[in-house]
Amino acid sequence: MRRANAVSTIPLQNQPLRASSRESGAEEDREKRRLRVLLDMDGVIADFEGGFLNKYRERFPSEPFIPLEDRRGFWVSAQYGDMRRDLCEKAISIWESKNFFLELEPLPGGVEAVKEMSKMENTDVFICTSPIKHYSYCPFEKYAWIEKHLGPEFLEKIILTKDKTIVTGDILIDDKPEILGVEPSPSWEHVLFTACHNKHLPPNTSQRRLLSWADDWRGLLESKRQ
Ligand code: UMP
Ligand code: MG
Repeated sequence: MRRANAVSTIPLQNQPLRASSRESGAEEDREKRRLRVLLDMDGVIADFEGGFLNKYRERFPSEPFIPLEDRRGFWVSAQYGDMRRDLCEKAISIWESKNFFLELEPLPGGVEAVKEMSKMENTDVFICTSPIKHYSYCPFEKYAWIEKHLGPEFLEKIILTKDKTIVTGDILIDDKPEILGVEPSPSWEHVLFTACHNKHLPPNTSQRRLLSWADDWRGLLESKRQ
């Protein structure tokens, strides 16, 4: 009678090997060489700054505003607050509104680049994005934006976190000049994506930049595979 879950009765030393140790080693190496790319959303694939300015001017047509070429510093709310104290809250009210995140335009070439890189061999792409604390709309709309512009398969690639330092990856493409969190030595190289608020920063030899999606992002990824 055959036993359920029968195991082979052939002595171990006579069993055929599934793959030679050389072959399985090569396979492992290939797996190890998979590149994990973390992509920020606001300011990298979604036009947060442009979307903000349009909606702010629409809602507060008689208030002063900051043209994109005059933007300085990562925090929009801080620069508006410096201009006039109450404008900080007015700025915040824009991205706390329904449909703000959903209606952001894609940045030129971003969607195409993400789709192309996610099809590259040995490449895992994740969208790593920080939601705002006012959670009524933002997290939902970030998911909806990804589905709309990148497709439902990318819903599995979303990492929502306030702290990107605890996420592991080879590279993080992000427009925020300094990314801090509880992990003092993140695994990724932070490549600064150029945005209106960071393009005037003094050159930093220890930080590479991607100037836009027309820049050589393929070469950048290749450099991480070496
Ligand atoms: N954000 C603010 N205040 C600002 C500018 C941006 O809260 O003045 C929010 C919007 C996004 C987040 O949710 O910060 C930026 O996210 P990352 O692109 O760093 O993931
Ligand atoms: Mg960003």
